[in-house]
Amino acid sequence: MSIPALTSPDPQSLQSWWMPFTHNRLFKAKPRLIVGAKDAYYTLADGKTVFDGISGLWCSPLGHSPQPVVEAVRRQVGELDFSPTFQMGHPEAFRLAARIADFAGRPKDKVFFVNSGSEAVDTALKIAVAYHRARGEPTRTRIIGRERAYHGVGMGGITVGGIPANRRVFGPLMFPGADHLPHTLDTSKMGYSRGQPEWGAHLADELERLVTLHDASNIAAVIVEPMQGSAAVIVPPVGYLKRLREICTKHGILLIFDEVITGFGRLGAPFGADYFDVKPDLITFAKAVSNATVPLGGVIAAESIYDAFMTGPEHLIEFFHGYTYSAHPLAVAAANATLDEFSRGKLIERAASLAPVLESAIHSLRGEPLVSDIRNIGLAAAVDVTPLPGTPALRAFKVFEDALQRGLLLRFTGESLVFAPPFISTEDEIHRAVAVLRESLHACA
Ligand code: PXG
Repeated sequence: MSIPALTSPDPQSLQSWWMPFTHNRLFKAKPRLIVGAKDAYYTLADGKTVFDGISGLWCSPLGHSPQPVVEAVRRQVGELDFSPTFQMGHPEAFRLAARIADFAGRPKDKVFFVNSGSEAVDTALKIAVAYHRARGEPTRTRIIGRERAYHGVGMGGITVGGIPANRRVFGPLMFPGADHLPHTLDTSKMGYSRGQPEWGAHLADELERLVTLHDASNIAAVIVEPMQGSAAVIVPPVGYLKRLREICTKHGILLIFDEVITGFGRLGAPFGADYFDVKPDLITFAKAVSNATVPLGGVIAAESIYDAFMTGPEHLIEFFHGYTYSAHPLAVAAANATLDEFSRGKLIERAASLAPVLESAIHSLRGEPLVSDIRNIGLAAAVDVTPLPGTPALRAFKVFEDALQRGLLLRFTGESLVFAPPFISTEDEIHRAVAVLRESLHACA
C-alpha cells in the first residue's frame, strides 16, 4: 500500500501516530502541523509563520537549523555515522565530554552520555545508589525528590517526580523508598515575584525532617530542578538551594541538580548551579546541549564519584549501565557545533542581557484579563490564568490556540502559559510576542 505525503492532511491520515503528552483525539480532529523551521520561526502546514516562544520544547536556544550545526551533522554522517560505544570510542565524544566539563566550570568532572533527559535522570539515580555501595554504604538507597518536579518519564524519573498525573497509574512500577520535599510555590506569599522570591527558604528545612524520619544512613540523594520548568517556572526562593546543599553535605547525601531545562544558558549562566552559586554532586543535562538538532543528554559527575567506581580488576566493567546510542556521533557533532556557536555568538551573555527585557515585558501583563500570577527568571516566564469554571486546564489551552492563530507558539500546562524564547531572539521579538499574548488574553476573557 502506498501512503501519500501529508501536505494537506485530512484527519484520517493522522491516525497512526500515538502522540506523546498530547490530547490525541482533539489534535487529530483539529491538527496543528509544523512543516519547517528557520531561526526563531516555524512554518505551519497552512503556510503561516509563527514565532517559537518555547525554543522547541526548551531545547533550541540557537533557533532552528543553525547553519554551522547543520553542516557539522551533515559532515559527520558522511564520515562516521555510528560507532559502538561499549568497549570502543570515538575521539569527538572524548573532546565533547571535556568541553562540557569545562563549560560547567568543573574541568575534572566526568561526563556520562545518554540520549534524553529521562535517561539522564535514571542514570544519575543509578550512579548515586551505586556510588554509596561502592564506598561501603549499601543501605543508602532512598532518593528524595520534590512535589511538582518533572524528571522525565523513566521509572526512576516518575518515582522522584512530583506531577500527580504522571504517577497516578504507575504505582507498582515505581521503586520503593522515594520521598518528596514540598514544592515552593505559594502565590499568596510570592505572587508576581520578579526572579527569585524572598519568601520560602525555610521550606528547605523539610529535608531535615525527612532525614530524621528515614535516617541519613538510608538516603542516597536529593534530586531537584534548580528552577522547576515543566511545572511552569517555579523559581527557587532566595537561599533555598544553598540550604538544601548544606543539609545534604551535613548528612553525606548527594545533591543532584536536574538541569535538563536550566543547563546551557536558560538562566543566563552556563548552568543553574552557576546562577544560584550552589555546587551539586551530579548534574543532568539534555535539550539545549545539542540545540536538539540531534538528541543528546548526559550526567556530569564529580571526580570523586567516578573515582569511587574505579576499583577491582581493570578488565572488568565498573558501572553496568549505558545505551546503544550513548555518545552517538551525530549527537556529538551537533553538540560540539552548538558549543562553538554558544561561544562565537556569546549566547549566554545574550540570554542574560535579554532576561530583564523579558521580565519587564511579561510583568506588564499584570492586571490584564484572566491573569492571576506571573513568574520569571532568565529567559523563562509563566503567566497563570484563572480557570474556566468547571473545566480545569481548558483556559490556558484556549489562550495558546488563540496566540498560535496570531503567530506565537507558547506552551500551555494546567492553568499556565509558558514563554521561553530562543537566545537569538531580539528585544523587539520579545516585546511583540508579549503583545500577542496580551491580545490573546483579551480575546479569551
Ligand atoms: N528533566 C527535566 C528537568 C525536564 O524538564 C526531562 C527531565 C525529561 O527529558 P526528555 O528528554 O526525556 O523529555 C525534562 C523534560 C515543558 C516540557 O513544556 C518540558 C520537558 C519536556 C517536554 C516539555 O515544560 N522537560
